Amino acid sequence: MAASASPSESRPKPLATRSENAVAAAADRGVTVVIPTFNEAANIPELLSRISASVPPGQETSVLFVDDSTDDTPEVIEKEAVRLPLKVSVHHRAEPAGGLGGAVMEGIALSGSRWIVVMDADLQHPPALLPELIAKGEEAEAELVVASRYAGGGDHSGLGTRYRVLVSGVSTSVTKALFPRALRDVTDPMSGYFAIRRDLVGRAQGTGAVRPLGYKILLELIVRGRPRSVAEVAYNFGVRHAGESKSTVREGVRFLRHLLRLRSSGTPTRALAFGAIGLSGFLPNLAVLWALTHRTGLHYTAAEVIANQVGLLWNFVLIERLLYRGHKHMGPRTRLLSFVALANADLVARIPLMMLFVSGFGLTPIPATALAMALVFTLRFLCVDRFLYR
Ligand SMILES: Nc1nc2c(ncn2[C@@H]2O[C@H](COP(=O)(O)OP(=O)(O)OP(=O)(O)O)[C@@H](O)[C@H]2O)c(=O)[nH]1
Ligand SMILES: [Mg+2]
Repeated sequence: MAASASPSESRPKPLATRSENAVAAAADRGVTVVIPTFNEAANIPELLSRISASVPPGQETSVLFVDDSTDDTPEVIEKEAVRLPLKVSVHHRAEPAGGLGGAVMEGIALSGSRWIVVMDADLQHPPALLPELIAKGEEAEAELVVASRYAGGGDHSGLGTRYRVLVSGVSTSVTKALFPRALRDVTDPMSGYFAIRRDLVGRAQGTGAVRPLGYKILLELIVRGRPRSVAEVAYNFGVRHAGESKSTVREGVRFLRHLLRLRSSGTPTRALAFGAIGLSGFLPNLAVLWALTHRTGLHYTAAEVIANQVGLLWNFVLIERLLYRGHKHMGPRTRLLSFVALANADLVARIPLMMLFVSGFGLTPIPATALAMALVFTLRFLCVDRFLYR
């Protein structure tokens, strides 16, 4: 992937804010084409000409650029818009919140039409496909139409190098394997070119904040919104018309974090991950216990009290980094102390509970212990999940 400046790396200097120019609503039945741009000035004239040429007569279409550029892209758009029979507007963001994904979501929020098409500005997504996307959606009564590089008849050679073809293929397969049900009917979940019905966006947003990390906004909308019906249109992914790619290795890493976050967004999955992290804590616990008893001669009970705290620290770091990244609403010290207090309370609470199950309910010690452990684990997970992070 080419490593050129991306706005998440180098914050653009704010141009004059143009939010006042942002078109909001196209008519209820119309189509809004949302195009995120970052320094795409050289692509704008050709892009707008081709969009204009592909809009069928009678189709009310507006084009909304959501721009984070540091070059003169907004000026070029405004100049070109004058010569075309299209409603074109630019929403320039002085603060590029959320990068590309944030720009797309902002564009969708600003548009008022029933259908929204999202596409790139570099002509890798052929504008000639626009009418087909909408026609297919109407005909199939689909909530989402994905322009796919991987459907029969599609082509992804515009990705360029063999390395990028490989990365795209592998990440598509991994993503499909991680979300087999949600992505059953989608061959190209990483596509940046799709038509989506407003109702589906609303449903995705109803499940909580849609916060795509980096490039893969479509995946987020599918996994959160669960479209009732999806259609696809195969297409040839072209080569970039002009300008430089903004796709970087950093975007790839962001995408992996995005996958993890989406996959762990259900409570049962989080509980499983929490349990697995808890189990992994036995390793540092036992290692420290061994070191303290063998090297310092400390009594094993005292050593275990210390070793247990090391295990807890390990667990805390892992859940912070892997499970609840970006979900913090207390200071780090409060989180750490609460986490350690809860885990120690867990140990203390197990004994009386076991006794209650044995003497009060007549259970034998093994099921009584298992039940007490499960109960206390669930309570601890819920406290951490609901109060410490969510
Ligand atoms: N508003 C906004 N647009 C962005 C940002 N990053 C990229 N874009 C736009 O998103 C679209 C896709 O970016 P590209 O650089 O083409 O990414 P790509 O298609 O994965 O990579 P290539 O195949 O190399 O072109 C283009 O229209 C970019 O101008 C951003 O941070 N903010
Ligand atoms: Mg591109």
